[in-house]
Amino acid sequence: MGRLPPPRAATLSTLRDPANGSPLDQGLVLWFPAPASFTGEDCAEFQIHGGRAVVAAVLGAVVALEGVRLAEPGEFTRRAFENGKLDLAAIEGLGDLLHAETEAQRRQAYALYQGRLTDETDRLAQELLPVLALVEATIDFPDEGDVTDAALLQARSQALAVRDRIDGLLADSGRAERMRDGVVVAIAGPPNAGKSTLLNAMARRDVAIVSPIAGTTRDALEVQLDLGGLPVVLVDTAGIRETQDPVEAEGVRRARRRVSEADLVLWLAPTIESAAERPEGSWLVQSQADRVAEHLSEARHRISAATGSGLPALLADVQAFASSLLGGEPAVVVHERHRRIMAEALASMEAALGHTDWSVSAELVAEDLRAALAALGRSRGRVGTEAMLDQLFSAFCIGK
Ligand SMILES: Nc1nc2c(ncn2[C@@H]2O[C@H](COP(=O)(O)OP(=O)(O)O)[C@@H](O)[C@H]2O)c(=O)[nH]1
Ligand SMILES: [Mg+2]
Repeated sequence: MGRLPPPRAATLSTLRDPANGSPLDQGLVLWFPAPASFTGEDCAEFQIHGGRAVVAAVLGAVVALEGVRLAEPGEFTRRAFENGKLDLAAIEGLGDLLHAETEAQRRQAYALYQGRLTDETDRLAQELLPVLALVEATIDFPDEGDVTDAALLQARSQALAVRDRIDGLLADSGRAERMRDGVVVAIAGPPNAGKSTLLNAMARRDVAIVSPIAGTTRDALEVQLDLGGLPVVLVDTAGIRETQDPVEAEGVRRARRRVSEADLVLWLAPTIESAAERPEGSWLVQSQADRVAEHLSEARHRISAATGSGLPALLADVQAFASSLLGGEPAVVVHERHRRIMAEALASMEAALGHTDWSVSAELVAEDLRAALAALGRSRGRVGTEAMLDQLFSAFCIGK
């Protein structure tokens, strides 16, 4: 066996097959002794030349060693979790980082990875603990008069603030979902308005079939755009009109559905007549400006996909719209798991606040507050409820 390189220092080495000593490749070897490694276990990294035969030879030699096998998908992360190196929220953030395609998605993922959710739930728990301690004191020491009505009222208003904060975080979770899935912008309008041409122009590639034959587009087509780091899903739809063709009719039905679900609808129309049907809230975009003489005064944009005129302004406007939905600091509640935790914490806070006189209902209030704390404690996905309470309580002296 060769020598072990010094810990955490890239070491240029010749890699040899342990079975016969023949050299396989030269590369950098990194040695991370436990516990200072990604998984918390002893880890070694080989940086080798990327040719398939080189990788196969090195992997083959490593796997031939006793007790060595290839990792299952996600196994390293799973071990990191089991060994307490990463909590569940960080792992979710890591997963999002791996899938991030735009700058804003990367920022949201990185925030979660860095503990944005757990920092927030920890802070809420810290605010709730003195409230619980006070309520418990009224149960444990009812006659001592330590707990004044004024103190209870103050605790109640603190609980109210926690409730409002959770409510706000939940309300903001739609923004996180949009950040992951993209802001949906549907291009709609009558046949031959130039919808597919606009989609291709905005996507800068030939995604949709363009033709002078009305009813060419039947299925809704999607392209992902990165507008200044913001994820936008652009949807091309079938031209909306009455039709006898059953396939086109299905396309029109889908178009109407996509329009009703979209965050923004660009209603494309070359003429006043074709602008009439546009849905409320949609942006009227006059198309084919190079060809059409009339001027739609109520149009927000006037474009020609043929010459490119008006396109930069339209793109900038759509980007500003996406920014109005997604902008600001990354959301805290990002995944369905987070939403469930927060919804549960919210329900428990509502229950606690539902008791009007806290001195009379102290035991029930304490139970609700404990349930809220337990829900918040689950943000890490690992820490047992009691363990978290123990840890938090240790920093807080009740009755002293
Ligand atoms: N002159 C001109 N023709 C256009 C423009 N945009 C689209 N067209 C033409 O109009 C026809 C219908 O376009 P298409 O994108 O398929 O319309 P859709 O049915 O709304 O998807 C095609 O022949 C296009 O080449 C434009 O800005 N100027
Ligand atoms: Mg089309």
